[in-house]
Amino acid sequence: MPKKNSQVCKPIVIMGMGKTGLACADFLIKRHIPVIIMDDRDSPPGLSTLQQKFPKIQYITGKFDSEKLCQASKIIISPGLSRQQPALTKALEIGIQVISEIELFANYVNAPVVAITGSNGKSTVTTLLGEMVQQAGWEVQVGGNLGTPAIELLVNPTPKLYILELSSFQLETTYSLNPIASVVLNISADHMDRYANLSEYITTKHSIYQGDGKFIKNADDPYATKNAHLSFSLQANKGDFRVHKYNNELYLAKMEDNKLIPLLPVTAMHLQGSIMQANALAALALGQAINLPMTAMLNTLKTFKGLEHRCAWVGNKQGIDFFNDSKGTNVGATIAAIQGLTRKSVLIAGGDGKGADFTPLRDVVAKHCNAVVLIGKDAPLLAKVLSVPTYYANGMDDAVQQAITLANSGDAVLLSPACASFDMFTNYEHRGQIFENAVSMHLSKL
Ligand code: UMA
Ligand code: ADP
Repeated sequence: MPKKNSQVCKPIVIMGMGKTGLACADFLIKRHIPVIIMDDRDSPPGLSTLQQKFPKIQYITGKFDSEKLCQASKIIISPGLSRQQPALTKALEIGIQVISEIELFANYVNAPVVAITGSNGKSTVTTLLGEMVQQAGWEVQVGGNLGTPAIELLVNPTPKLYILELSSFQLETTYSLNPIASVVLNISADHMDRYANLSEYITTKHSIYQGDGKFIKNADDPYATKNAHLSFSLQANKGDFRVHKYNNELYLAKMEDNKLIPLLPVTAMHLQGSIMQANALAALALGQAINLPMTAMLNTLKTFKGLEHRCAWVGNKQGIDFFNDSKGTNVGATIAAIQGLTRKSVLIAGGDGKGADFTPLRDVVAKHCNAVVLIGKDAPLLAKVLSVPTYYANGMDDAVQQAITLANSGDAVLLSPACASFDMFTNYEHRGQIFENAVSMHLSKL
């Protein structure tokens, strides 16, 4: 049963027939709540699945029907859609509530929720914390922006804990989640085609800090909230969780009663590099906030292998290493990937830049990359800001071929596009897979 009253006579209108729209429709229809579902595309991806499953409900495609929106008891908006839709203006004016799928989840959930956002590292930290919780033997459901809509996680029996990765899109229309612990991992510009400016994006990210749970912050992030209960840092002199040198060895460490306690040498972690250390510290802070046993957390850090398409090593030939960082979909992630490799790279970048300012890439690329091979819609925008030689490629195969020619023994070839993939690929996984296929095809020929 819902915790809050839902108006049942008027329909709930769902905007969007992607994963979110489908999951919401399924959830509400099973509870006999009337729904109308609309999508402004002529053939949205979820239409045929919906029609097969629920032939009797009302579908509208090719447009958003503002009249129907005005007759809704409430509107559930998919994350890929902005509230600024002209079709929503009237409904908003007459006070119809527009909520996210996460808000719908919040209205029904009956167990504590940990909420994770940030520009980069969300999926890694969400998955890592999920594994830590499982290692501790707790029942847990993990999802959200990571892939499984939160509403699908409302299973029987209720787990002890939910862990949700949340995007800024989802946070825009989420009001009552009240997480037991929440974190903004870091801020760097992303989705600048959706927000008026960086400050609006930051405010949206920070809206994860709602309610009376524990707020966790990245003490190295210049935009971090001032009101945190716990913090983490890659510096030795700040943060409840930080990295610190003992006997010349770098450790993940924890401040307790004004004493610094070494937890784990960073070399004992399967994940390497400072970015992953920051992610490990964030997971430890979240774990502490929910009283997760330290042994379970440290054991997980020793074995956690990370996720695919995030700076994943995919091969070596003639002294050249190949890395797939297809999930590097914004400038901050690509800068982190380039710096993390600690050697010269030939970078493959480009795609849909989502309105980003690419200039922060210029100096990092100049320092760490010999050349950049460009793909996709915003390749010319990247070429404009970069000072190293740039080459246009005709698709991923050609990009890999050119990168191999440009790389020297000891270099890396790094796919880290700083862009979304949708102009050329189905999603970032598809882009990463096509890159890996191209790498293995070209390596077999060398
Ligand atoms: N769209 C239309 N018209 C519509 C509805 C959608 O053109 O009427 C377009 C959107 O603009 C978008 C695409 O369709 O380009 C998908 O949008 P959606 O809201 O239907 O997406 P879902 O399939 O429901 O997937 C969403 C998240 N997608 C987005 O936020 C764009 C998924 O995150 C998430 O895993 C899923 O819900 C479950 O929670 C993906 C993502 O790219 C991985 N997220 C962004 C990111 O991580 O940077 C925020
Ligand atoms: P998200 O879910 O926020 O997109 P992921 O864990 O999927 O985050 O990683 C996305 C990209 O960000 C990858 O390119 C990865 O190498 C990079 N990344 C991961 N963690 C961090 C971090 N803490 N800081 C900067 N970049 C990161």
